Amino acid sequence: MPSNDSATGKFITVEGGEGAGKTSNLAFIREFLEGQGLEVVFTREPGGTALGEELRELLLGHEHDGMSSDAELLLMFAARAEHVAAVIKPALARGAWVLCDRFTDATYAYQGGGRGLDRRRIADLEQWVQGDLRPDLTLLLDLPVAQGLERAGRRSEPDRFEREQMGFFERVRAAYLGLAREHPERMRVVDASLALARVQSQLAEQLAAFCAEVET
Ligand code: T5A
Repeated sequence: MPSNDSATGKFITVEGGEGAGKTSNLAFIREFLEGQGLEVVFTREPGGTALGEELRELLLGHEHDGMSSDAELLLMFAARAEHVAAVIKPALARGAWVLCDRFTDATYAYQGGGRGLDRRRIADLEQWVQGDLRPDLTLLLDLPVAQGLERAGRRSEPDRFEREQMGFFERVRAAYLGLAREHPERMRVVDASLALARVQSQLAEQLAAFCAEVET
């Protein structure tokens, strides 16, 4: 199993490009886990704490549209440092399972792939902020960029990231798929281009397999 060995709870993250269907599927995942009798702490990034939610406003809003990529990266990790210390590690330590809407894979995909920042810098910050903490299971909702943007566009006003160009999102998707190839022990790619019921049957299959693996 992945590196979250010292904790008794398990750490599950859900990732994907814009409009991949995270929001639509997180309630399903949570109900699946709670149906197994597990205590589930549901949280998100950037965010998950009072400080993190304020940083989220700064990161997604338009007040700081020209923010530098380095500032963006450091704010993501500032929010994460608080989140890991105040929410994620305490929950795992008491045996709860943590279900998180995005985590550090998003930084590799958006700031690394999308913005082109050196991934060694991201790896250094990851080690500093998280120590050995890594997700035990990451569900990557993957779909063609145009389809995701079309879905996201139907829903709300674009945030600071959603205003990026097509090339940015193609690099984000390629980075996510690269991470999935690098980390086959924890990352599962789900075809999110399908109808919701078919996406959820893939999720149920992956979650059932993971729970069975954890029990053995
Ligand atoms: N970020 C985050 C970084 O750059 N670095 C980091 O380190 C981190 C942690 C966060 C932003 O911050 C960036 C990435 C993001 O840009 P967010 O709210 O987590 O923002 O992410 P978003 O991608 O903006 O989330 P969205 O809410 O836009 O997309 P979802 O949740 O993936 O999509 P959802 O479920 O709202 O679905 C979109 C629409 O599609 C429909 C839904 O009904 C909805 O209308 N839909 C489907 N339609 C047909 N078939 C299906 N299977 C469908 N699934 C959903």
